[in-house]
Amino acid sequence: MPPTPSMEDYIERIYLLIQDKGYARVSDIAEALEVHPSSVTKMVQKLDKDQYLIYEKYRGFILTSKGEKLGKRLVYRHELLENFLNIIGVSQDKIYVDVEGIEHHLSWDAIDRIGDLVQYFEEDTDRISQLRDIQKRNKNVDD
Ligand SMILES: [Mn+2]
Repeated sequence: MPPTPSMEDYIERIYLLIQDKGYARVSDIAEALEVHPSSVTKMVQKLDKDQYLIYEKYRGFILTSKGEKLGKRLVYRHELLENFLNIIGVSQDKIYVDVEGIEHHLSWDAIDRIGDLVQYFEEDTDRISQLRDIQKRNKNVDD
């Protein structure tokens, strides 16, 4: 069974914590995701059962290769979507919340096609300028 949005949030966060600090503890995850530690423990047990990580009660846990592979993709997906919203001109203060809202609800096909589009803009920044021109025109129409 594919991971649920909530499982994805945990795996993404655990991957980032391990990258950043070398380990992830229940308390770190609870703080980062703003949830109660008992919810973290419950989820970590489920992720252990599904073989995304190995949980040892008093020693914290590590991602399995399955968990690490998924974590890496989820972090890539999050960064790609931030990049995408940035390129299309979404204001900075909306980007994080918007990405959190959509990231779990797109197919990997859609993610890859958005990746193509980001590449299309990055390969020739004139294309970004042209988009900004359209946006300026549309803004004047809206006003
Ligand atoms: Mn995310």
